[in-house]
Amino acid sequence: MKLDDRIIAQHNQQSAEIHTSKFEFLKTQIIDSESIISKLIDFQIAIPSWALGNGGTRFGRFAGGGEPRNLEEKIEDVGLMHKLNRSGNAISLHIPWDIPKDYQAIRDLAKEHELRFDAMNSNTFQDQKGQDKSYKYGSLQHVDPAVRKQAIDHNIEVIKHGIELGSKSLTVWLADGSCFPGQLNFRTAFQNTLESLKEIYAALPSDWKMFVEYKAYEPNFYSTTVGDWGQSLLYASKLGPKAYTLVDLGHHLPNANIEQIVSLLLMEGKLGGFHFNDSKYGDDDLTAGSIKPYQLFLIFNELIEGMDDRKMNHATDLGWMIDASHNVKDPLEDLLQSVEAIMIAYTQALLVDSTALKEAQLKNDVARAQEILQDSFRTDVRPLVAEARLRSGGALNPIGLFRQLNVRAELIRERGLETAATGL
Ligand SMILES: [Mn+2]
Repeated sequence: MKLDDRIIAQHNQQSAEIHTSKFEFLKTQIIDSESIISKLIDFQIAIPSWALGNGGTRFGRFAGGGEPRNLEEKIEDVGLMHKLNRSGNAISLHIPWDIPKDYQAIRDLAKEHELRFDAMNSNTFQDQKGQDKSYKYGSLQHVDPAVRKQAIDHNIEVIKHGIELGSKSLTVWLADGSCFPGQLNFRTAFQNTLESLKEIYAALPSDWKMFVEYKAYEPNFYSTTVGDWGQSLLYASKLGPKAYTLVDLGHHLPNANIEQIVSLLLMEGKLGGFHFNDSKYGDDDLTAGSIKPYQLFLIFNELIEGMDDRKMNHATDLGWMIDASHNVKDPLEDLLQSVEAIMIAYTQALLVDSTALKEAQLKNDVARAQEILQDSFRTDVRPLVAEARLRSGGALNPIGLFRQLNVRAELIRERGLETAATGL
């Protein structure tokens, strides 16, 4: 389904007056709104192909209806979202769920939707039909070298697909670990994993990055072989300059101080990218900003402070991606909400008076420091985010327009009710 620019313009006309008055009022409170708007226009978040349908849980899956049935339809869905909010110009693919049959056709389709290919994701957390060796007891850590080789070869194949599509990074998330004490020798598991990662790293083109994603637990419940940021940083440091740590907001033990982790990884030049989502208890994969918006803001505050300190480009020097999986919302509405929440947190963090905050820190003025952060967090920046969207051709109210046009009903008519976007 493709959206015409005229439809978006008509929609924007309906709420232009209200928007302008809100935006003009906000402008009087902000020092450099134009520079913030240009940063917002540049800032883009990649959409994972597996978030376009209902992910389900280990108890089952409720089909959402009209989910994309193939890679082409996934690109069309991300293209539609990008048309609405102009903030998601990339799709992140998962192999083997998204193996292209015709690279040129896929590249052309992505171009038509003004999309590029973000990080490629490998999969050694499940066995595929006809697969020779099983990953039941791990992949890159496995005690059997033949299983490790199969997993290494798979990752190298993922890189090859990515090269054809113009991607520049590989994300490795491993389910490897153990469920019971005594099951694994921790050091051997680490060393096997490191040796395997080294072989994959050797296959990376010179301008590629490798993201090593960590996760505290699940599907293994006693140990995880890339279990936290320290272990990921160890791998990334031993691998070399193209390897980085990837932070998924849901992959920590409860109450972890993620903003502090982000700050130190940035300081070491080893933060590679982000998987945004939100959670109440564990790896809940809920809509970004839906549970802990203040945490999201604090993370962005550290990101901006750390990136500015290293003279990094906010839009391009880290990989920004959503990694969510939802069961009760329309996946496209949910993703539009996630992108909006990320843009809001980014904008609020851009408002922080960093000079005043430094002064307060040097004077140990704790109350003032809190005031500075919360002043920014409590500013309603939505008109600024909407203005950036408007100037880049998007809709003032993306979800409003999505509903007004009955997009989901149209997708169900095209694709049917019983479709699935993932290979789970
Ligand atoms: Mn993730």
